[in-house]
Amino acid sequence: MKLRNPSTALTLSLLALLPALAGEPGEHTVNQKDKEFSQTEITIKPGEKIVFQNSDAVTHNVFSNSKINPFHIKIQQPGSSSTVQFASEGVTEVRCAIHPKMKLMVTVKK
Ligand SMILES: [Cu+2]
Repeated sequence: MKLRNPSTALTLSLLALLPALAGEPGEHTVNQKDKEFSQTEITIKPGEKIVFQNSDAVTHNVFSNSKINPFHIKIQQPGSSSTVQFASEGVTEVRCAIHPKMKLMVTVKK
């Protein structure tokens, strides 16, 4: 078949692209758009990461003062992203220091 090789090559190229599109294994993306998180809660496994993407035209400042997995990204410019690893099991409340209405509950469990 004439078309077999080209279509196989195309399939392999698409498969090679998939990891780039989906991000690293164990990485979850939460978007910030219109001064909201793209979801209100997320459940991940210990050691996995959340990529906080700022798709707004304003800065954000995402942090958590929770006892479990506290962190502070600090000023996050429009169009940038920041990755946070969540090591411990439990619930972390994520807020934005600039926009008090923004809230994301992160549950880490095996
Ligand atoms: Cu914000």
